[in-house]
This record gives sequence, C-alpha cells and structure tokens, in this order.
Amino acid sequence: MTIARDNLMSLQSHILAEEAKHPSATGDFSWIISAISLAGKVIAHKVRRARLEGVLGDQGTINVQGESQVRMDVIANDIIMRCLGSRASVAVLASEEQEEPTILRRGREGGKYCVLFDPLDGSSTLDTCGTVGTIFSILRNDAEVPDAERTVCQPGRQQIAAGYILYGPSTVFVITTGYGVDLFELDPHIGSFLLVTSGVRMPQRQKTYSVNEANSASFPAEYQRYLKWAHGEGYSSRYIGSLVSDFHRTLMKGGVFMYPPTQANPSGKLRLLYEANPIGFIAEQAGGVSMSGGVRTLDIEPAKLHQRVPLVVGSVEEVGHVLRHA
Ligand code: P6P
Repeated sequence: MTIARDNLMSLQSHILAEEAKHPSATGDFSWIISAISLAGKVIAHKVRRARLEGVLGDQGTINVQGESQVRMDVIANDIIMRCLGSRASVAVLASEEQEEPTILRRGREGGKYCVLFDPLDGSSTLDTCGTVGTIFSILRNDAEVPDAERTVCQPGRQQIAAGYILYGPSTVFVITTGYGVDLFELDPHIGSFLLVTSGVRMPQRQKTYSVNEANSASFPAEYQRYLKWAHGEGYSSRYIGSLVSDFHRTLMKGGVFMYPPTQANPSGKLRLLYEANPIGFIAEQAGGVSMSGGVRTLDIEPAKLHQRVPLVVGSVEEVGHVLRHA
C-alpha cells in the first residue's frame, strides 16, 4: 500500500494513466468512470444539503425490493441516470431502484458496457446523519444477447471494474479495475477526487465482526456457533446498518461483515449484482475474501437482476473463522 502524498493525482488523470497501459483502450471506459465521478460529486452535494432542502424522509412509494423509498433514493438514482445516460459507451443501466434494466443502446448502436448500481445504499440512516454510499459494478455488454436482464446477469468474476462512493465526514471514492484497489478523496475546494492510497490492502485479521445480531435467533446454526465462539474470544461488534459503511470499515481496519439468511430474508437481504459482487470484487482485490452460501460470491451464476444472496466478506483469517464453524 502506498500513501500518495507528494504527487497530486486526480481520479481522472489516474484513470487516463491506467488506460495508457492498455494500447487497445479507446477511452470509452474512462468516460464511464468520469460520469460516475460527476454523479458522486452531485450526490455528495445533495446529501449534505438534504435536510436544508427538505428532501429527507420517505418518498411514499415502495421500490421493487418491497422497501419504502426515501426521497434521496430517487434523487440519487435520477442523478446517476442523467450522468451515465449521456455516455455513448453505456449500453444498459440497472438500478436497485428500478425493476427493469434501462436499455440505452443495443446491438450495432454501440454501447460496450453495462453499469449496475445501488444509488444510495443505507439511505434509511440519512435522517440521523448516517454515512451512506453509491455502489457500482461495470460489466461488458454482450450485444448479441437480446434480453437486457440476461446481459447484466453475469457472474461477479466477469466485472471489469467495481467500487463505491462513501458520503461521510469526507467523500471517498474506492475503485478497482482488477489491478488492486485505489482510494480517492474529494477535495470540495477544487471539486476533484484526489488519490490518497494506491493499492489498499485489507488487514489479514482483526477481532471485529459486523452483523445485525437482532436476527441471530433465525441465523443458520453455523452462524450461531461462530457468534458463540467469537463472544468467547473477546471480539468487538460494530454494525452501522449500511453495507457500504460497514464494509469500508472492514476494508480499512480488517474484520468480517456478514448478512446471513434470516427468517425475513431466507436467501439473505443483500443483492448479488449491485451489492455483493462489487463489494466482493473490492474485497478480493484488497487481499480479502467474499463468500455467499459457502461458495465464492463472484462465482455465483445470477438468475435474476434483483437476486439476493447471503454475504460473509472480510479478512482472510476472519472469514476463515466463520467458515470453519459450518
Ligand atoms: P438490516 C440497507 O438498507 C441495507 O440494504 C444494507 O446497506 C445494510 O447492510 C442492510 O440493508 C441492513 O439491513 O436488516 O440490518 O437493517
């Protein structure tokens, strides 16, 4: 891990430098990252002003997940659609907030990539000033596949990039393109994401687990055996209730985050394509592990866009402790 202090490297210049390493690159991919970066800056501004602009609280609608939408979910979704929709290299957009994928360009019209996203993960914590985030996953578009949902239902190992933007005390942009994990921070004075850490590595061990223990009575037995063991080993418990926040702590400090199957969500609550897969890709690229139902998250063959999976993600040794209680 290198802490970038002397060089002033923006996300834009970093992506262009990475692109220059691939002679066949056309710049299409860089345009997508640029659009996500723009959306992140706009959403960060909106999140900070949400209370002043009176856009906190419920939208009064239920999304495809059966969850009540908060107004900022819809605002963030619209911002991302407007930023990405104008980029010629995007074929299909798929959002947690929309039942069907949005087809922008298909077949010969171009559009090399599909972008999947959770526009504002953890948004229910916004009205208590919690940290929230945008999670994204980028896949290649298969122009020959006629059905948009089938196009985006690719296993996580096929992601060409993934990341998240965390809207907290500062706005942090974490991304991997398959060559390690890089962390940028928004300098609001110049409106640019600046490289802070190149090659983020997740600590191999940390005696911290992150799970909603209120559901533990309905966890499968192996999770209950693990928790009993961890209590005896003096582990700490940390749980914010926002995947992107709980995972970012795990990435930076180590530990393990899990959302097991529960009575309310027998297949787990988190969505495979735009939550578990991008988080799992980041975890693996930082030297961690991501498992779902005993198999590697990124190897799961998706059947549906909004498919849910259980998730155990974090430090190699900490995920190992969970798995050996199976
Ligand atoms: P629970 C937020 O609604 C979310 O989708 C994830 O960000 C978070 O990890 C999870 O749900 C929290 O769920 O059941 O513990 O409130």
